[in-house]
Amino acid sequence: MIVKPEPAVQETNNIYDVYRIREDFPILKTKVRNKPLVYFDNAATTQKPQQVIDTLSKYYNSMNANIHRGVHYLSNIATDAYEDARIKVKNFINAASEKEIIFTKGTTESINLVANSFGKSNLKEGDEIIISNMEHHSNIVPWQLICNEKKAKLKIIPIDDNGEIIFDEFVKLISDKTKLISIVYISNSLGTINPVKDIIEIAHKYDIPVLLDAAQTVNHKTVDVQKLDCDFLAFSGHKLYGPTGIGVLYGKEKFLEAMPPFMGGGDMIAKVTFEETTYNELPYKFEAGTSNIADAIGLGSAIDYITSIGMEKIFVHEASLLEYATQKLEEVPGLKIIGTAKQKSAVISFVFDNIHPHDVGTFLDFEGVAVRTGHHCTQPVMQRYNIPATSRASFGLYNTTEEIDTLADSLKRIVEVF
Ligand code: C6P
Repeated sequence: MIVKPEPAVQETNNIYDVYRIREDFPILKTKVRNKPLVYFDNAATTQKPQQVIDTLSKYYNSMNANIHRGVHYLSNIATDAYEDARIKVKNFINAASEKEIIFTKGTTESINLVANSFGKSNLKEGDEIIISNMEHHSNIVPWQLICNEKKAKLKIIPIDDNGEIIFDEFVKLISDKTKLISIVYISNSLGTINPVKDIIEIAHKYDIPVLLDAAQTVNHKTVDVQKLDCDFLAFSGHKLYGPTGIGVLYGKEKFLEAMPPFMGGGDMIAKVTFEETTYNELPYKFEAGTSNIADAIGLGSAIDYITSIGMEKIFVHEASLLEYATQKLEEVPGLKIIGTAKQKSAVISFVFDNIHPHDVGTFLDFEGVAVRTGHHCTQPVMQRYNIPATSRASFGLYNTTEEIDTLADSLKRIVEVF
């Protein structure tokens, strides 16, 4: 049995009705100290539409059972719904086969899986992994760990003042020691959209596989893994209007087949004796233990929701928010935007010379505006710009230009107060 999605937003014409869309998100009606919530912390996590919330409660109300194990009615329903969610993910990123879709806890676990499994079986002393200066810690630390273990080296692509990778320097880093390039598609702290297609093309000339950290991408733009020809891609459900605790690792079948399991336990085995264990086929080889069944199904529902609106329309809406917000924030005296790449996603990091980002965040919270302040788990980016932290407004499919006005007006008041 397949779980039918709850009716999602039906856009009857080409108009992007953001006010209609907002109705799907109950939490957006929250009042913060009697002021309407303005939620601009979408890069940290997105809010969930009623359709996803309903799917989760429907699962626990009428379908809950363990999967791939029982012959009973509920187990079969839950298994079908879980596998159906995998097919939705496969179609969403246009993977060639559902065998290439591994459910994980999130982007972090997906990258750790590759670092451990691919890294353990492919790295030796002196080998190199290339990442960039704008990586999230989740795409730095797993590589540091495996490089330390294997005595391999991490090479860093530098970025310029706009927050763009310096492409010539990237090319110079490639050598016969390079075993993998792991790079963020869209930076969470700068908003930069990296030229990943060009990176992949060059890498493949030297037979080097490429992993894309798409945590901040799948919610903003269409991702087609076959067109990109990336070898691995990692993302999290909770940034895609889905539940927390569920994420995806896409990997080309030829790599996943050759890689050893990351964790051992139930479901990932074919046969166990004390002498020897043989592993289950893909994708189960990498899904040890009871999976996060409910949240995988919830992620499938989030994908239905986004698809019903249309990713291209979401992209256009968010691009116009970015343009409007950039213009409005540039009018705020003393505000400096960090991250001015030509290709940018709907994220604006900013600083003031004499106001600490945490004070900005606290003041904005009093106005009902939620932004993130800090290093955004990208400390090397902060080091590159010689700043301790930024304030970051990140937009989602339900944000409006009126909300951006509220942000800009609040920021002008902060400048007056300080
Ligand atoms: N960035 C932010 O506020 P997890 O935590 O596994 O779902 O995602 C980790 C991650 C990896 N890569 C990028 C580019 C990310 O942005 C994130 C999560 C959040 O920017 C929380 S630190």
